[in-house]
Amino acid sequence: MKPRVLQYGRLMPSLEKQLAEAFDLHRLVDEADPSAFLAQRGAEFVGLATAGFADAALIAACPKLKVISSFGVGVDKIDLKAAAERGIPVGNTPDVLNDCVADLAIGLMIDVARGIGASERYLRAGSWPKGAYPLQRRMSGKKLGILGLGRIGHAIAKRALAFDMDIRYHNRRAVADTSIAHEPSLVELARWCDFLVVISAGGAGTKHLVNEEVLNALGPEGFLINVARGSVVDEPALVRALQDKRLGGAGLDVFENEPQVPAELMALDNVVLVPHIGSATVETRAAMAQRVFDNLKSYFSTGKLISQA
Ligand code: 8YV
Repeated sequence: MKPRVLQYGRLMPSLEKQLAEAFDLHRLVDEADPSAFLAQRGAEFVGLATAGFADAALIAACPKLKVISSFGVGVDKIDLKAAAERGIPVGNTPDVLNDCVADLAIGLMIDVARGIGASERYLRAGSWPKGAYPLQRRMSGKKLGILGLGRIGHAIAKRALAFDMDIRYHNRRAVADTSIAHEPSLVELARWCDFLVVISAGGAGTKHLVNEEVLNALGPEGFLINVARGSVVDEPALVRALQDKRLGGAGLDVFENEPQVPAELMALDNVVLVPHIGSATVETRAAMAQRVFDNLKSYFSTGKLISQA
């Protein structure tokens, strides 16, 4: 008998197909009243496939649940405590997205410093014949601060070295086996660096770590890049800092209330805004989908996940 798996939310069509072939899959999105369905039939499911979401209520609604497999590395919207209390392992998709997220971080750094997007808007608006675009900022050889030196942080550092950047990082605790200097104070890191890249985990433990004080320390010639979670940055404080020109600019892939982006941010020219595309390439999304499948397959055949959050 195929294990009964609940699919929460939509997944890539190719992944949904693969899951439906291997498991007795049920898509919660097809239910007119998902809560009533779960109340009645939640006990049927032993597996849950999701794209980053599983709160305590959803976990409780599936009393026989044995495993969760999530699309994405971030598990900040999965109640890990509720899962752990029931001994339910949570699978995620680390490593396969490191390169693409790191590529995007570097892309945002170059764009915000050099004004690629902003100067293209200038050109398309027909402004070039009226005068040259104002001089922007150099990235090569500058100072990079990384908030959250994990797997993706290391991939960003590796790329930044090719731009002759001087690199330091802030984590709560220093990381072993790295030659990159640890800065115990995030404010001091922000004061030191020209570019502060946020690539820490999301969730309660990192909420609003990048606050007004950090943004002021980064200063009018500093750039903030966020490819982690919107929750790590105090967004209203960021908007005010950008509007007051207390911060040089920002490159943002993530926002506090996605897919809503504050109109105040959209009105600014010294920001580069992209819609959470860090892992959004054909190659990386295929690898993430495969890991979601492999985690479930592995759990049901060996009792172990390939990658556990
Ligand atoms: C998302 C991400 O998973 O991996 C993560 O944590 O933020 C992204 O790769 C992606 O947007 C799909 O939900």
